[in-house]
Amino acid sequence: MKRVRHWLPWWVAPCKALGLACLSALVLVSVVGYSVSAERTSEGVGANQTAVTIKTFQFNPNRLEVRTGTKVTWTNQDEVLHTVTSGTPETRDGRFGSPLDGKGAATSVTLTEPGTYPYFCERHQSMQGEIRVQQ
Ligand SMILES: [Cu+2]
Repeated sequence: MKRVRHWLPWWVAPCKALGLACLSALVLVSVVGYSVSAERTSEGVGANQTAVTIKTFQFNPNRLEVRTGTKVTWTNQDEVLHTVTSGTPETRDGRFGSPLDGKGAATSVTLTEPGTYPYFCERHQSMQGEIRVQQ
């Protein structure tokens, strides 16, 4: 006799075994997932925070002027790995930096000293940006 295999989501089999407990766990996960993403959205709002988007191999905006104490967050919207690396390709200064491996990856730095902070992407060195921090 031929056995027909129906396609089922991966979580159905354990759910059949565990019944309602599993269902409520799924509901809980969706609720928690929702509140986490809501929190993430509101984080971008505020006087001492600003956001830079990395999209189509560009930092946007690539020039920022902020006050001391501002938290700058970079979020990668490309599918490829970019980095936010402090300094210039010739002179890396190690003040901040992080690889952003694919879409949704983010990194933040809070700049507490006035000054000019250039940065770039290690993998695509034509990608450059600058933050000016004023008192
Ligand atoms: Cu890059």
